[in-house]
Amino acid sequence: MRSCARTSTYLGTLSAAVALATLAACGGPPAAPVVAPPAEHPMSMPAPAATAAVQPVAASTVTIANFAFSPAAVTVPAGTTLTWTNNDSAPHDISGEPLHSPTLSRGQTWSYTFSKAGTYGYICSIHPNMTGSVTVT
Ligand SMILES: [Cu+2]
Repeated sequence: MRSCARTSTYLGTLSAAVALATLAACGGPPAAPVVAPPAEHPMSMPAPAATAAVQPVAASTVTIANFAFSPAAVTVPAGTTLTWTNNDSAPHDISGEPLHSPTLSRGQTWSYTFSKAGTYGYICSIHPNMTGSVTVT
């Protein structure tokens, strides 16, 4: 349903014919009962691939290990609480706007709930070469 909802925001700029075609593509006129399909992007699904490290991956957890954030770039829907876990023996933190974690020792976690869309870069202030980003959609 997400794609239908998003498409409907553009209806004002489309011709009636295109709008009708769009409605048909969404499964019928709005008055008809609509059965929600299975979620297209279950949030509990683990990040599919370590091979896609360049592209932000959907995730709600970031692991800190070997002096790196993993995944380094994540994408989450607004309202998501992201949790960082430090698995290194070295202490790390999450520093950037609006992220200000305390120093995390091994095994400690820190969470932040993202309410506004945008891209948020951060570093570990103890090891500034450690970088990460969160894209909120
Ligand atoms: Cu660090």
